[in-house]
Amino acid sequence: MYHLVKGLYEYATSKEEYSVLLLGLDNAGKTTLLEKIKSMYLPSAPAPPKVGSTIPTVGQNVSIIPLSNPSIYLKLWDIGGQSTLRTLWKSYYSSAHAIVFVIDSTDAPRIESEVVETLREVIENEETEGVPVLVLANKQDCEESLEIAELKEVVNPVVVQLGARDSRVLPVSALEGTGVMEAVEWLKTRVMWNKESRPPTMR
Ligand SMILES: Nc1nc2c(ncn2[C@@H]2O[C@H](COP(=O)(O)OP(=O)(O)OP(=O)(O)O)[C@@H](O)[C@H]2O)c(=O)[nH]1
Ligand SMILES: [Mg+2]
Repeated sequence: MYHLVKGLYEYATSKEEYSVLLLGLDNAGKTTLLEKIKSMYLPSAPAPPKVGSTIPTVGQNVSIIPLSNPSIYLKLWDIGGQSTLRTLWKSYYSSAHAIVFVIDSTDAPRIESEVVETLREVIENEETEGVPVLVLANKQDCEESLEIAELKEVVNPVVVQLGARDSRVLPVSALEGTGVMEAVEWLKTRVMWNKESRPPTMR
């Protein structure tokens, strides 16, 4: 009887959990974004990131973010973006419900080459087929950052050309938090729309 009641209780109180990968080149702002989201959405409200408060990620950072209306969890995986670490990304693809590709909008020299090529490789991998992709043009608080229209010109051909899937390019500042709620809302709706092909886990 105890086990039945416990089972029913766990069933009634469990929530859908969706895994979201934060990808992008080194220095793009993935860890800063994760820290900002934690400060905005976790009940304990940890301190938000400051300029230069992160160190390059070797390995991964993981946080589970509770959202409401409806009540679900996003499990955010922040993975190191240095070129030698990118080969590890593949091992996360099969369990991903969405991909956030973070771009440093001030990094003009790498955007048309390394950034676009890396994004293409992520999208072309068969294990990410059908997974919603959110491209974030980060560091919009910097004067020298590329305008969103300029960035879309470079990024859209890659995203659109590579098959029918949900995608969006949004301007953000992970540091200041501008656009971050819109990004989280976009992710929430898209992972739920896509849940028949990529079902959530229950937590
Ligand atoms: N001005 C500004 N700086 C930012 C923003 N986001 C990140 N940064 C800075 O960019 C640098 C790199 O940020 P990280 O979050 O560590 O970058 P990352 O993508 O996690 O890098 P790896 O872990 O090496 O893959 C840090 O000095 C951050 O303070 C932003 O929105 N605006
Ligand atoms: Mg990092």
